[in-house]
Amino acid sequence: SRTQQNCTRKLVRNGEDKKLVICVEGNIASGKTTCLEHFSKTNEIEVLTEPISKWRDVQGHNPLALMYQDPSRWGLTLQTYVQLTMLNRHLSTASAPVRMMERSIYSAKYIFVENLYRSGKMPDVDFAVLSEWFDWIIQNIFIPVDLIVYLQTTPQICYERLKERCRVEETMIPIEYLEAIHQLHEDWLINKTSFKVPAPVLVIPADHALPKMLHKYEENREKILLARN
Ligand code: TTP
Ligand code: MG
Repeated sequence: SRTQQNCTRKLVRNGEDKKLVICVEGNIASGKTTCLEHFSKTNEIEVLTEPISKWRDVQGHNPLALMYQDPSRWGLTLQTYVQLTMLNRHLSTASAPVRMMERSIYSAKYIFVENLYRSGKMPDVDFAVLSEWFDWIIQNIFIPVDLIVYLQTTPQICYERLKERCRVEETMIPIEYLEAIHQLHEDWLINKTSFKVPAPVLVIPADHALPKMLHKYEENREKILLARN
C-alpha cells in the first residue's frame, strides 16, 4: 500500500543510525500476539512474540503452571525466569530496521511481580530479591524502547477471549485477576501514577472483534513505524 511504501522510504532514510523498538503491552488475552502477527507480514519489521513456550517448559518443568497452582511458592521461580527470557529478547541482535516485541522486561516487573506482591502472594524477601535483580539490570544494561503500543481493553472482554483460547494453565484465572492486571496497566501507562514509563505510549482501543482491530492497526501503522524516542 501507499502508506507502507511511504513508511519504508522514511525508515530507509533515517533508519541507518538507529533501529526502532516497539513493545506491545496490554492485559492477558488483549490481542498482543494477533497484533504482532499482523505486522510480521511487513518486510522491514521483525516480530518477537513472547517466550511463553519457555515459561511452560524449562528443562521439562512448567513454572507457569506451578505459579498458577501455588503463587506464593512459585511466583519467584516463574518471575525470575520471565525476567531472564525477557532480557534475552531485548538483547538479541536485530535482524530488521524495526523490531516489535510482545511485552517487555518492564511489564513483567511493574505488572506481574507487582501484582503478586500487592495481593499478598509474594513474600517480602522474594520481592526484595527480584527487585534488586531488576534494578541492577535496568541501571547497568541499556534496554532501548522507542514506543509502547498499549492495547487497551476491558477485563470482561479479555476474560471471554481467555476462556475461548483455553490455555490449560489459565483455566482457573478469575475475572478479579484480570481486573487487577488491567488496573496496573492503566496506572502505569495511562494515569502514570505508578512506575516510570520507558517510552511514549500509543493507546489503541482493543475491545473490537478481529476485522475491526486489523483496520485499527492499519490506521496506526504510520504512527507506529515512524516513532522516535
Ligand atoms: P501475556 O504476557 O499477557 O500474553 P498473552 O499471550 O496471554 O496475551 P495476548 O493474548 O494479548 O497475546 O500472558 C501470558 C501468560 O503468562 C499469562 O498467563 C500471564 C503470565 N505471565 C506471568 O504470570 N508473569 C509475567 O511476568 C508475564 C509477562 C506473564
Ligand atoms: Mg500472546
